[in-house]
Amino acid sequence: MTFTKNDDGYLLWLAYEGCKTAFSQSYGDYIKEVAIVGESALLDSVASECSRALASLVGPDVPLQRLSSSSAYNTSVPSLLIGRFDDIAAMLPCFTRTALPAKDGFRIVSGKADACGRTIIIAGSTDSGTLYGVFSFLRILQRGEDISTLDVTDSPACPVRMLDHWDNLDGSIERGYAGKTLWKWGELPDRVDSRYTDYARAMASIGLNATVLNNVNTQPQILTTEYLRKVRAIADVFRSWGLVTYLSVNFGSPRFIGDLTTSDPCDPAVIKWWKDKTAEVYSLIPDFGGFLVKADSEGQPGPFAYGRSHADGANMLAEALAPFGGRVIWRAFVYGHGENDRAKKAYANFMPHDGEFRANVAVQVKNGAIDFQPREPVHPLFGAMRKTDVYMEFQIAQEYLGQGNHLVYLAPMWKEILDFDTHADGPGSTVNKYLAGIAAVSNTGNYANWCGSLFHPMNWYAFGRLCWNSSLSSEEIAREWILATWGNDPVTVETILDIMMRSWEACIDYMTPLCLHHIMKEGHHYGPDPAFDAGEREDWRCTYYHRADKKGLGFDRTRTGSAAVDQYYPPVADMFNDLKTCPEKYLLWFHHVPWNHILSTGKTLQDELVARYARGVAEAESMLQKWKTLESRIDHLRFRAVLDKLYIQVADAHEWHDVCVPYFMSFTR
Ligand code: GCV
Repeated sequence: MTFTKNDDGYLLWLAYEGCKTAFSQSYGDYIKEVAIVGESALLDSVASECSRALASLVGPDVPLQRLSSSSAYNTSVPSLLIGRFDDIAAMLPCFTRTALPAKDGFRIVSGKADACGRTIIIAGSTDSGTLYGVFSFLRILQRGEDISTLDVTDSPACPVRMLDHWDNLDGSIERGYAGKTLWKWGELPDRVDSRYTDYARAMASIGLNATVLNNVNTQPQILTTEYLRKVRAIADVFRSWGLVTYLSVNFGSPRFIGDLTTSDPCDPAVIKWWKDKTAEVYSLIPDFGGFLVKADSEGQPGPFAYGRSHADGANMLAEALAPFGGRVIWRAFVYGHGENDRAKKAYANFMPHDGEFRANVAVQVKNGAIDFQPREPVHPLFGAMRKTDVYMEFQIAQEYLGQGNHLVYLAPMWKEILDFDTHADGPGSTVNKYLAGIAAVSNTGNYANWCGSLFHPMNWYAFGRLCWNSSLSSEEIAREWILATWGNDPVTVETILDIMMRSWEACIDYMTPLCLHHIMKEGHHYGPDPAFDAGEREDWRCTYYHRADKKGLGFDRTRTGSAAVDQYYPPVADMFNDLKTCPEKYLLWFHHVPWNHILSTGKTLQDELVARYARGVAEAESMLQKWKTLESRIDHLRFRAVLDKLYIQVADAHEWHDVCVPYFMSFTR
């Protein structure tokens, strides 16, 4: 089965029309009419989504009724009843009250699971919970599953599930590979593009509830009244889909746009400027989320210039936001001074301040200690900062993983991080237990397909699903996305699944096997340049990271090297420190390994490296060949679009191999 209506990918995973399955023939027996109880903008979104989806998944004539909470009692019970848990429990005494879902959670029950006969009930703890419940139910229909006996109680694991856009006010996107920004600053606030609704809907459908609109390398103008009015127009759209708007702000704003001579966080005029500005923001956007800040990092202004700390800077903003319930998200991506190893700097800068941050400050930490590499060991700050809220920052944009061209399914990478046992409180202290929020740098742009290729939305989708529930398997998520995007032909599903599940390890092999890192070309970070030795700073040079010499390869972060291992809890530190126990997947991150060192495969490092580069190329070629087998099963346009990208990926994999193998082997002679 193929789709015809999602040719350009615009509909993402919400192309309901394409999901009719064998089972959907009988959905009409169960869903004869729908009633939505209650009134709110969120429930209006529920209604519009139901009309749209059920027309495709169930049939064209399913009547949909809106009931006010009070009128509901006198109405006969419909076959699909949707609303807030309390309203439904009051209306239907047969509805079990026992399992009230957690905040933003929902229950879906049908058949034997409750005593209400053939009624299917979707009940949210809040209106946004109801919306998430509806999308969850629609996924069940998209997967073609039996709906006669449903009993689902679900709620998000993490309260803040956020996409960070690195979008500039001139329309460009830093590390964006799918066109220009979605936000049309030039025509806002007078014209509000309908694509903002489509974006918010896509976000809600996968449980995401927060968006930072602009780049962390921030233009201060975002906080001018002119721009705040534009932001309000977007926030007004987002609100109906449960999406909270945040902004990145420039720490130097008081000086740049406030006519002050300083941005010192302890200066009374600066403090007042931020309080007034924050009050203005909330007068326009009452549910505004807060400020994301990149300070004293890569040239961005921050508190250091005034002899103040990260905590001083963050707390000053937090104080301005606190009366409105807003929060500061302060990034830990700093590597300016101190320490002999870039990987150690964030920990060294932030740990001394743990306990100093106000309650409405979160510190946002990249998944690894360098910068979104194909694979990095987990950042040592996770599980370590115990007195501060910590958010995870992933990158969906694939800056270092083939950008808009390479098909690389990232769920396995994110799970490796979220499931990593930090041992912070003994065994079982996995990273996901220490997160107050999860953010990711978006891969969206204004191309029709949103993310640069027909495959790249898989990572946006997977990110949302993992924020909601990180115990979902990568394969489960992949199957959902494939069914919703490519249809339910079993051969197509299994082939795409196989391609996706192999893609991350393939990319690691052809780019940075055994945890080599940051050997990409300078600036744009696309393609290999391991010999690059001329960066402005030492830690912008590729040779700084791989340290190849005639003895061996890799960065010695053991106790005889930079001792970065000791930023981890003891059992983990010891494991990484010892060449015998360090997982091979992280080998060259932690060790400078002799070329003739024997690995678990029985090969020397030298031979293993060559074998892995070759394996990466073979895997990329095999992904292409597998895709080709789908030619007769997928519409021509979409088949070709993916094929063209896979050809690029294979050519790039060859380039990586052909540059890196001779380069590294030149040291072994
Ligand atoms: C937004 C890396 C990227 C930069 C990015 C920075 C960050 O250095 O290359 O483009 O800047 O990370 O995360 O702040």
